[in-house]
Amino acid sequence: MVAARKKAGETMAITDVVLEILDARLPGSSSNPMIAELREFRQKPAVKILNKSDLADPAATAAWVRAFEAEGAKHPHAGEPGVKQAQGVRTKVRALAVCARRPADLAKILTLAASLAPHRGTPEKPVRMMVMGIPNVGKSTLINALVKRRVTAAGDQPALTKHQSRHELNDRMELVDTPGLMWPLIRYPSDGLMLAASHALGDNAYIDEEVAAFLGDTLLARYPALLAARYACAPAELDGPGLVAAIARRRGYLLKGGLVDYEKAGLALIHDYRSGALGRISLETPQSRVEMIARTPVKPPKAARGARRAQAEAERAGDEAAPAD
Ligand SMILES: Nc1nc2c(ncn2[C@@H]2O[C@H](COP(=O)(O)OP(=O)(O)OP(=O)(O)O)[C@@H](O)[C@H]2O)c(=O)[nH]1
Ligand SMILES: [Mg+2]
Repeated sequence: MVAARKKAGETMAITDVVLEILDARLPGSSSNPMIAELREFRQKPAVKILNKSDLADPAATAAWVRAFEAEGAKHPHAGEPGVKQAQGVRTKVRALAVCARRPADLAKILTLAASLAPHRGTPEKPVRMMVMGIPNVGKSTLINALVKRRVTAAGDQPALTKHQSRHELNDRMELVDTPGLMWPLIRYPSDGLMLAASHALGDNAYIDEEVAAFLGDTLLARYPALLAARYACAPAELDGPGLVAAIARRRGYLLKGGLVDYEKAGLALIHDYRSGALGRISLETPQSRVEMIARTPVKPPKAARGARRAQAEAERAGDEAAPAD
């Protein structure tokens, strides 16, 4: 991962536009802060591509595109030719939702990317695009669709792409595929669970039962009608683990002694979510993310914790040094 990050930083330096692929079902959780950091460091503009929008709730996806575009529009001059960007000024960001399996969706990506690099786009100076994102969001699928040939391996397995590869799109544009990048510390526990549910993490990185219970709770809150239709259950009477147990009983997933096979039913729920069998689902909206962040206690930054420890030690030393009354 360290090597992949280093290589990403090197390629970023010779990139004109970053195509950051997000999972449209969880655009906040699938935004890798490390990618934002690398991009901001090099002041590169980006197209945020909400992929797998065929699986996501269209209303939530539209809200996310509006939110990302509004965020990107805060700095109207950043990224424009001839505008020297001051340190800390954010670069221009555009956003759109696509399904990488639908070629008709993809032309707009190239139009947006070209508009973010107006100084490039000739055979001598092609627009150099770098496709980045967390694992399994569809980076390689998108590249194959854009190039209209299978130039890079794609498949439903996180960390399938191991190395960067460069591909010519036409005589004015080229693309680099990159390995999926995760970041070392996931700050919000629900982000980890959403990433696991959506198959951005390898199977050994999480506990199926926990992910299924979380997914159950989220779907009960956001899409009870879809659950009732698929599992003939009564969502109002259930919580996440209760939903998984209800699926087990309904499908006859039972262990010896009549106990429910919680693991098998949990995997069925996760599979139904991933495949779209439940319907079009988004695990978060811009609003729910703001609320989740507001609810999560903030750990003081390391420097502040260090300063407080130093202060406590100084106070203790002072107490010891002070003469007794
Ligand atoms: N439903 C749906 N599936 C998609 C879409 N795009 C990609 N996929 C599927 O998602 C899975 C992962 O696709 P990849 O292109 O290999 O993903 P990646 O981001 O390159 O993954 P890594 O190389 O492992 O980081 C594959 O099974 C694709 O068929 C999409 O728009 N809709
Ligand atoms: Mg790939």
